[in-house]
Amino acid sequence: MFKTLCIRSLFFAAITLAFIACSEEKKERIAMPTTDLSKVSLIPKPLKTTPTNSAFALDQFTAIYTSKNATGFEEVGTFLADKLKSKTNLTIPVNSEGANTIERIIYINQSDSIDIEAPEAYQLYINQDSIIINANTAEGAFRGIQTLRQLVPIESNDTLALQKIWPVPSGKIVDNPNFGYRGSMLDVARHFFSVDDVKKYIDLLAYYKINVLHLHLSDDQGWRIEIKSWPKLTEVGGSTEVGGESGGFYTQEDYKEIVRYAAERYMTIIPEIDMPGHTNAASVSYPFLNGNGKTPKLYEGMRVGFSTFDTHKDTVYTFIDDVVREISAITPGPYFHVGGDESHVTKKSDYIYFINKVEKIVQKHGKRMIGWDEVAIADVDSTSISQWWASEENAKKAVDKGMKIIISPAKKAYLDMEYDTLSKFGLHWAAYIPVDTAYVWTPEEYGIPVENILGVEAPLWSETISNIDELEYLAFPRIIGYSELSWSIKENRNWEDYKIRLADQAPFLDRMDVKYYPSPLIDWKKSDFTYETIK
Ligand code: NAG
Repeated sequence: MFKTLCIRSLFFAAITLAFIACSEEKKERIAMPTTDLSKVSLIPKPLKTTPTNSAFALDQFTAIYTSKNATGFEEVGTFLADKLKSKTNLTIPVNSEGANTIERIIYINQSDSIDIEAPEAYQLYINQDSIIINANTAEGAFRGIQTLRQLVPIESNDTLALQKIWPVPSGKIVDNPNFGYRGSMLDVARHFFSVDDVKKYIDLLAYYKINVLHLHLSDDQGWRIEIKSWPKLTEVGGSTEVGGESGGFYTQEDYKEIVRYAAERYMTIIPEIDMPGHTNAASVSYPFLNGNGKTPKLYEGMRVGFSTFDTHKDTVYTFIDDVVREISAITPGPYFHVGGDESHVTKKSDYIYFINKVEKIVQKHGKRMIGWDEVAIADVDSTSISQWWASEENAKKAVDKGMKIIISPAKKAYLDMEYDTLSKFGLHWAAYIPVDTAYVWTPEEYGIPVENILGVEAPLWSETISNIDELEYLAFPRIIGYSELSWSIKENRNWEDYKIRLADQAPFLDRMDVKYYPSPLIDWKKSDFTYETIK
């Protein structure tokens, strides 16, 4: 009996010793390395960063708590936990009451102290034992957790990696975007991209706080969205693409899934049906739409400006009404893009008549019309939006009409322009756009009054790209610069500083399997930022 007791005591003593040793080990772990928060390669650069000299230890003893009564906050917490799981393999509980052995907490709080007029604003406080994200809306909290994701190193240094600790440098970030509209456009008409491809692009855009994805859903070479009242659009018009491959289209369920996926990332989908030009695929499907009364053939080339709808037939407007109605019904965002570019074979007076009528149809279905800059020559409403891509004269007309402008100058912001003469994909009719040219400009420099600027959008036309790798080659890394151009104020943007932060995106892009263009202007880092250990 005595012997058993002794053995038992020894056993408990051993456990206690082990426990003490373990706590010692935990204490040991608190000797965290530090990195100056203001030196971490965040993109887009936050408004204001104040470093303090310590770090938060993200490890298995971390939990996330969110405001529970504020809409969307818990989902933002879960999104963060999922992303941290895939980065670190840590399972971090969200709002789990029973979680024990919790030592450090990430709070995601709804806070009225942040201006409701700035729905994307957030504050991020990183202390040794807590991280606090304050935002008025879940959208702001969502932008804030993107910053936090970027602050968690992909690999911590060797000692910390063994202990499965990811150090997050401490300090305070106060942030708010300069422009509320930060977008990219994807042309799924010249070449079709699957729902999964689009989702991957959305994920990458969201990481850089881009909040609009404009889908160019129709063009001469293809019609890419199911319209139930006009089924041949996709049966016939969706059957090919540039180069003659079999094309494809989104069913309405597919489109809803894209919209849902984007909304989960606080991103608005803008559908575009390009008209009255760029309409060959629609006219092949329903020849009565065609301006010259003939039945055209499917088109697999790369020319622009040769097609037009018949702007005089009532049935054409019935068709457009159905299309706008069906798409608007599954588009929660406020915008509908009607194209309107390069209607070279439409008479000017017919074009004006057409855009005036189509604007009313869009408004009837509860949306705000966006069009390429040409639409400003019609009698458009001040509530409609012009996407400036080519003509400064048209941009001025839009300003005179009181319209808001999306800044997309082809010479600076077209993602389908070649980087240089060695570029594997792309065109160069507007310019070669190397990574520095894409970054070193300001949306305000074209004389468009700031109050008219809605934001910036970088279009990716797909004549020369047919799969996600090629898409990524043209989009990355330039789109990362456009995210900073539209989020960060001018005073916070500087090429020398940016190119170092961009180089540090390589480990993330590699981990996401992004086939970015390895621009020789950038000294790409293949490993994550390093820490100096201080005890
Ligand atoms: C323009 C066309 C577009 C084409 C692109 C290629 C606009 C608004 N229109 O000619 O259909 O794909 O250039 O860079 O850009």
